[in-house]
Amino acid sequence: MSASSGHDLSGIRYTGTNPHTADRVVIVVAKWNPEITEALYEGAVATLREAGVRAENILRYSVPGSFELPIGAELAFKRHFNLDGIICLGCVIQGETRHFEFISQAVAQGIMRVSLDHKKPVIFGVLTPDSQQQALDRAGGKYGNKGAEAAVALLEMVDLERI
Ligand code: RBF
Repeated sequence: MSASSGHDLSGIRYTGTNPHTADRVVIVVAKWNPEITEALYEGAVATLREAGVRAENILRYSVPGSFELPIGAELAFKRHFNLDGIICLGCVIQGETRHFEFISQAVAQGIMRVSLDHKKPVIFGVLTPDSQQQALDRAGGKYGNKGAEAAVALLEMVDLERI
């Protein structure tokens, strides 16, 4: 199965054989750098759909910025008791903000905390590139689509739970 479209060099694909037709997933999307995060979202949805996840079982939460991804995931778990997992998508561009270190550290730790608290996969799909071009290269460009790769990670974790 192809995880992303175009001439991508990433090589990450979902190769599992378990059915995912009953999976319920929330994708939390940061609104900062929307040209990047929307492309990540499209890649994630396409990969989930290819694996059999139903469109009505892919829910979207939008949050203002990457910093709010962990609380977005927390609220999703609070509202939906039967989620298989969550994908968090964001983009923090290093050259454009001195807040880079604070935001990326906080998001990584926050996402890990929500995941361990709920004992469910909460996937870290946050780009931390040096430039807009590096982000574009990873949002459907030459290095693939990291949103699609985040979806592969989720599918693999759901499979792991079902062994
Ligand atoms: N959010 C992002 O997702 N990516 C960014 O590159 C980003 N840069 C920011 C730069 C500054 C100076 C500030 C104040 C916020 C930035 N945010 C960014 C938003 C942040 O994740 C969060 O939404 C806000 O700080 C509100 O809590």
